[in-house]
Amino acid sequence: TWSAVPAGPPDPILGITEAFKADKDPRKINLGVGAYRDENGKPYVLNAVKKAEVKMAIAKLDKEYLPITGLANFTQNAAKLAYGSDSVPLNQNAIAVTQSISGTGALRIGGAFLARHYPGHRIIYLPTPTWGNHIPLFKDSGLEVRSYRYFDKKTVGLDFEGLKEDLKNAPEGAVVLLHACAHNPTGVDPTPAQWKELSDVLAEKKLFPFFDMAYQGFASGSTTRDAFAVRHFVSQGHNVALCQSFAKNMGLYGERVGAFSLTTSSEEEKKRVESQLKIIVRPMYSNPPLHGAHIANTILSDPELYQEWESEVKGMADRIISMRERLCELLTNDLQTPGSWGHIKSQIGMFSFTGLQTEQCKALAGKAHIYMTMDGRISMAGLNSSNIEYFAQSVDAAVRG
Ligand code: PLP
Ligand code: TYF
Repeated sequence: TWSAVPAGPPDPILGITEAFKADKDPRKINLGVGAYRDENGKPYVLNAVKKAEVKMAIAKLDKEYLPITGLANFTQNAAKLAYGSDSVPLNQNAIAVTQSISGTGALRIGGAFLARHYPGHRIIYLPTPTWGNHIPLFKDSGLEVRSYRYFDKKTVGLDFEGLKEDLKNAPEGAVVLLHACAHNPTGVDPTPAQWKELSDVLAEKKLFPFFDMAYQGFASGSTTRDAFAVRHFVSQGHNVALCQSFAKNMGLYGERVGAFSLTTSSEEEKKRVESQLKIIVRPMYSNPPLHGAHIANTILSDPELYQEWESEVKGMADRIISMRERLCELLTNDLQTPGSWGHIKSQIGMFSFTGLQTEQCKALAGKAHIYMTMDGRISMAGLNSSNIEYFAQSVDAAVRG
């Protein structure tokens, strides 16, 4: 029956973990997938999460189905976390929101909703480069995918002029995907002043801002600071779409906890929009999973757990920042590796876009048992004080050839 089905390529990011697992060398390092690791290289379950699970066990919750749009307290708290408690549409009860299968599911619901109901063009502009899954995801949702310039290889920074030019040339009414913070894979974000300018460009050109916020808290260590772009756009009167993931900031990767929301003009409009979100969700998976949403909601609604969580997010962000500083110092001062490495320190979030070439990445995998994506992206959280020197020496050897 399936003789004509061709074998497809593996996911370029998740495929790396397979290669890593198969490697038996004790020095091996996995810098592929963006998943936090602690100082000992181990997956990290947050204390706030463990305590929330204890609270939940004591409360003897049942396992009934959730409503189609998920746990209502969770989605309200998620919206408050993203938009801020003083958000105008939030306080007017004008934000349509549904729980989602983490950030990916939120993106997919959003893509499907826009393909069906957005009155402008069914065209979405994605930054170059972007998270690999964005492209097939939006195509499969029924949108036409185009790109805008984002990363400048020469400056290893933001190509802000190219970005603005591409958006100014986009057809009025197109959708623009924006990484809300900690751009994946580059680790390069617009400054607050540049976000303000971007908000004006999108307003002028009547472009629709679609935010992907997979790393709130992870970029700067502060959930408020990382929400700046979303909150600024909303304060300027934009209606926005927003995808939230709790995979990274609560370490709930496999629990698949997320939310998709749309700001609307009134409570009445919100109700209509939400009814259509239900119509998209229902034939896909009926209703979302319960456990992870309960964990996130327990943390978001308990002041003590919330505080502990915020300090743990900051702890993760700070450890990543200290690894950036150490790596930059090792390459620049200790090893005097040819090239400049300051960008490792200035980039933010989970990743560093090192500038290593495909051949060098291949050499690192083949000779040093160090795994990363072939675009030179490394997950900073995979580094720790036990392996960072070996990593820096291996990079130095790969660069010198
Ligand atoms: N968007 C971006 C930019 C990401 O890096 C990721 C991956 O973590 C996601 C969305 C979705 O991740 P998840 O579905 O695990 O929440
Ligand atoms: O970019 C990353 O590494 C993270 C994790 O299909 C991820 O966003 C990668 C690939 C994928 C799902 C999540």
